Amino acid sequence: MAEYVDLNYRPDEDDLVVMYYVEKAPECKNLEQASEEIAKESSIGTWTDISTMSVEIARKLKPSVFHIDPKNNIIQIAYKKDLFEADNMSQILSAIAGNIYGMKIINKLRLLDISFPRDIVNAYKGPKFGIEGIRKLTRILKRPLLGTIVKPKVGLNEKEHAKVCGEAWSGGLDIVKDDENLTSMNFNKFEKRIEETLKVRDTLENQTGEKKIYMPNVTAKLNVMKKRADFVVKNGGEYIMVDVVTVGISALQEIRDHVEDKDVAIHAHRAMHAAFTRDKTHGLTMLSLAKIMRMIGMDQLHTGTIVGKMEGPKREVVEINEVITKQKITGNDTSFLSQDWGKLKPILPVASGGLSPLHIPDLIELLGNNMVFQFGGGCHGHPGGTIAGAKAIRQAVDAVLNGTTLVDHAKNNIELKKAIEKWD
Ligand code: CAP
Ligand code: MG
Repeated sequence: MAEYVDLNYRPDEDDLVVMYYVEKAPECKNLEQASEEIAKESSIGTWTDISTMSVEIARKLKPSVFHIDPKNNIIQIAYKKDLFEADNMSQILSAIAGNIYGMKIINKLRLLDISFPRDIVNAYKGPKFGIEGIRKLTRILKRPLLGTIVKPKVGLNEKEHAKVCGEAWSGGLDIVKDDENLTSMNFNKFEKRIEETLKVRDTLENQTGEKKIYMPNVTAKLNVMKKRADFVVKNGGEYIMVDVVTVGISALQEIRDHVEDKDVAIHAHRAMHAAFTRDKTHGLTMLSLAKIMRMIGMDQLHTGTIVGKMEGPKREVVEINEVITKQKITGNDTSFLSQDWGKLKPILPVASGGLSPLHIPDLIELLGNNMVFQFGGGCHGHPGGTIAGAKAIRQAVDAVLNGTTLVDHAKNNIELKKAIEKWD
């Protein structure tokens, strides 16, 4: 008899609601049976009835499968908030995104979205700066923030790295970041790289009169990340970058707590996310991961480009960016749920990957100005080198903001002209 399925149940404001895409295994009778097993295994039950269960426990903690849509293979489960340790995101995921992926009774399972109740949302700090804080810090009030990633990903020594940063900043970019796999190498030690690069940053700020941002990658064991973050702050850095998936949820919560009293923003790189986000029938969505990142408190987050080299369709990227920038979300029953973010600040979305200056009109058209656009190969691959690449990027943004085409604007901007000749 279905104990967890209750299609008359309506979630209340204390419930944590999860929407799943489910493909049942052949031996499973129907989606109702599959959802029964998912609800059980993700909360208080197991494969058989147990003598240690009580009516009281079930009353207090049993979740309800209240939505089953066999046409779209979608179910929704409302979980009692007492099933969760509010500020322990690892425990929450161990419950709603844990054992259930391995059950034989289902073939495919994709966590589409999580709607967190107010008491759980309020247990998290959220972004320290948010979009307003980042725009104040960078003094860029309207246009997209423009950045590059030092390339080659790894290989340069500390001084060479700093020189490339200086060229990108002198060409007009706002931000330079380390690549996701650059941490502290035999040929490029973290501390020396930070010292060399922040010295160049100061020089370029003085030369250009513009704010210049360096985002060093502190990814490492937690105690090392804390030391590296402290080193960045001590040397006048204003950002750290973290590979949020590979460091792990628990370390991420801890590093966010660690910087609470420090004036440093967190840029979240999502390397490895596609191992579980890109298969549209299994894993969990980038949208659900992005919501977790907003709660834990990332200031900037890679969410996709639509037009670049990485997978991520338009609808998906646009929905993710809406969910991490708006305060109240009205959901639907197929891709994302309603969510009230309360006091949590918005995350500034980052579009990066396979982008050149020629993508800028589409990027602004599709994603708007409240964005960070990053160009690695699309800057350092310019025929004229990094400075020219940076200039071409700024020129392309100027063209769009002035309402002219890139080709027209290129008539008086040689760097943009050369970029068009190479990448058109
Ligand atoms: C981009 C990048 C970014 C990824 C991130 C890279 O370099 O530095 O890490 O694109 O992807 O290493 O590929 P390019 P996402 O500009 O040279 O492509 O934002 O999708 O996580
Ligand atoms: Mg990279």
